[in-house]
Amino acid sequence: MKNQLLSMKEKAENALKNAKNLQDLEDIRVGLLGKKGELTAILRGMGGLSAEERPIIGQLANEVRSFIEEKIEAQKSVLLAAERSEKLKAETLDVTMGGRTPIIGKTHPLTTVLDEVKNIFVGMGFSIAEGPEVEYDYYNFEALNIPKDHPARDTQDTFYINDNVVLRSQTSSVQIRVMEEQKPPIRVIAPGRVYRSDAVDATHSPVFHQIEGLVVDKGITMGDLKGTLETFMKTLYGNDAVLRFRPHHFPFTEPSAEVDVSCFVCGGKGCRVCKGEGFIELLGAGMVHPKVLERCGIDTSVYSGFAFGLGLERIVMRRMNIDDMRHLYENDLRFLNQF
Ligand code: 2U9
Repeated sequence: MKNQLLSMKEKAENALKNAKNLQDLEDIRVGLLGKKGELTAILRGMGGLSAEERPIIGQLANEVRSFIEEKIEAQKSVLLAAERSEKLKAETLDVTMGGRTPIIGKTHPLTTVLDEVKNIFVGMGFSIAEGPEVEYDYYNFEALNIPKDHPARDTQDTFYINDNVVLRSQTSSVQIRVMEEQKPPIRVIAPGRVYRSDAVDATHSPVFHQIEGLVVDKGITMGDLKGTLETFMKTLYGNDAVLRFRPHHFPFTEPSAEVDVSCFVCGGKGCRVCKGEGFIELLGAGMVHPKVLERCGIDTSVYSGFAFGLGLERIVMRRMNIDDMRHLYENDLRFLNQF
């Protein structure tokens, strides 16, 4: 039995040296020390030993078991360390490797210019007001001094939802709502989408964007309107920009004017861009009609106001030299990436 135990010890040592992974180790342990393993089989023969031999062989059996267990543990550490270093090697990161450049989006030209316009007005103390795009006829027309039979309704071909509800054809409805809710002094711009039943072509779209402004306070005059628009235009087009006011008519302002800016290409001499005019029409404006103020509960013996309106697409097209409005809505990245 002693020889059997010693040869088992030797066999274990050799087998452990060749173990390549943790599963090999486990197989060896079960084969030698398991319930049905070699050691158990050897010890079954203990019954045939003399009383003197039994403790000696017993002790030897225990020593062999401890020896094998220690060797298995030692080999386990070696294999685990090797496994970990293999893993580390496989997962090595090359921190010097060039990265993939992420595609970073940019704002749409309409948003870029709108942000610029908002910044200019916020800088002059204006707030930004918003309102519904599906609007009551009252806010879109009636409150703005455009009654049901008014010819101005023909020039703004409106989408009607029903007799009383329209897709707003101008953002003026937002300013009416502001005047109903706030007391003067009022200084707001109302940018947003508006709808008109126009056929699509290079300069028309049934959906476009307006920026309208409204100031109501004590003692507001046409001089305030001119000064505000001049500051706006000079910030947008540079200090050389000159404004020209031409008398006009709007139902919601009196007096009213169309406002041109000196051509940013020729500076006023006349060229192809301004069609020889030297000036380019940019916006409409005027003193808010007293009827409009009164209807919103503003006392016109104390307060007066000015208002203006401009089309965002027109400004963007001039600014970025875009000759067809449809480009702005098609979302073709080959076009948009130029700006
Ligand atoms: C209130 C009172 C008056 C807003 C104004 C214009 C003149 C104007 C158009 C120009 C081309 C917009 O893009 S466009 O279609 N707008 O000419 N808009 S005065 O007047 C107001 C607004 C609100 C309460």
